[in-house]
Amino acid sequence: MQTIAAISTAIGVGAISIVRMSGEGSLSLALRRFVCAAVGGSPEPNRMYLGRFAGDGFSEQCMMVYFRAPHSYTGEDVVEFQVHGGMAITDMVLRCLLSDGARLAGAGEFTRRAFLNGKVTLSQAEGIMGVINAESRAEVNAGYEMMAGSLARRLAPTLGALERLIDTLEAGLDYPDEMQEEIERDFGPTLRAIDGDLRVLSATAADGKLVRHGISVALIGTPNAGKSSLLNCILHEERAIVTPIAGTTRDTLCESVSVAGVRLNLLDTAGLREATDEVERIGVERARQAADKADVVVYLLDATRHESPDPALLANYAHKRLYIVYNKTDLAAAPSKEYASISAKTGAGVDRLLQQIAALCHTERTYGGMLTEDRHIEAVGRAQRHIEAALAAYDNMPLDCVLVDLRQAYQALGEIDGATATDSVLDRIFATFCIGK
Ligand SMILES: Nc1nc2c(ncn2[C@@H]2O[C@H](COP(=O)(O)OP(=O)(O)O)[C@@H](O)[C@H]2O)c(=O)[nH]1
Ligand SMILES: [Mg+2]
Repeated sequence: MQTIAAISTAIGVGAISIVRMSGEGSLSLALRRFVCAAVGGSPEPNRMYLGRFAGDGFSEQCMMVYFRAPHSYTGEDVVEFQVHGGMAITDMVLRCLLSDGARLAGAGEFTRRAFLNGKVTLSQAEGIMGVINAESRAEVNAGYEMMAGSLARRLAPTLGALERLIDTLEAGLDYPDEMQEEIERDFGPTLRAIDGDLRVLSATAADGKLVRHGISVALIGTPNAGKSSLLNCILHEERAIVTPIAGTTRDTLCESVSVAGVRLNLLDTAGLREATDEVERIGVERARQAADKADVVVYLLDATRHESPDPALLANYAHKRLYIVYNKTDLAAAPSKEYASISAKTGAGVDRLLQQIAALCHTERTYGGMLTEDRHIEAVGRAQRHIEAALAAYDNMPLDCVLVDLRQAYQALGEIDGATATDSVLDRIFATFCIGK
């Protein structure tokens, strides 16, 4: 494969930048530029050398490390230069390598080669991106688990069982008499076991989405209950405008905080009441929509007004994770012990509330084999539909029709780790990676 090169560190000024090459020609291209007495004719793999990069019209003091195939990230010969982290110098080093014959790497091309060389499966490659793009500890943990191969391991037995069943049925097409008994014995139990397994896996998607995108928390309540004050208290800044005038908040504000390693996306909304003007009416409508979409609704009640929850709202959010909370308990005791009490002014009780919400993500639990990626959720769903269709077809359809569904189920599941992923699936995935990864 042609040797590719790219800047692997973020574009910008920093202490060091890494310029990376992968491919058969990496070492000879590197040695045309790298001057270092200790290297001699050929560097020892996995060892850093300090030397000089002889550029076109410039010199750069830098480090070089060589990873010999197949013991490298991509499985090919890889060379990395650690140069001073300036935009110009990094770019100049890269340009020298390109002018010597390397090609600029496309987005995710190093990882794509790692996949093609069997260094990582597709879900592991996505795990690497998950770690890079993570914005919270929960996401880091989930990405790490996937990178370490937990989803790949979780799926392998299911794929294996499906593959064996397909082989048996295919043999049954050629030798119906010999295979009849085995097929009758294995078909139902195997497929039902796979079906059950995929159901369990699908059920992890709800938690997986919370990990991946954070938990969205809508703050709702009547005007002046203290929703904006609570947002400000959580953020430790005056983000939302707070006044004693009812109807101050009209637009929906969204801010993220990290609590116990989990990202909470907090939505401050307009107070729910009969709006007095057009702008407020739109605000109230947005508040309702935000609450409908949120994972968690925090319903604030004003303790000083002895509010009790609106039964219509309770009914509306019965299916949601709903926290009903008395606010302003620095001024008045909560009228009922049934609900939690906080003060957005002093901060009392706020941390406990946030910890409870974050616990929905079970940060301390292992994230092994959890479905966090939309692509995986879709593929598992597709596999389930084909398994169910195969089970339904078995009694009244010829074997080859049943096989069509089984093969499609296998195709769907195999896409997750790449066994059956087509080039266009790979293109779509690696296009989301950064250049140099
Ligand atoms: N004493 C006290 N006042 C609060 C508390 N929370 C909010 N307030 C006051 O209640 C009024 C309305 O607060 P705001 O956050 O704008 O309510 P929102 O309409 O629900 O967003 C403001 O004057 C706040 O200072 C609280 O916990 N204690
Ligand atoms: Mg407000």
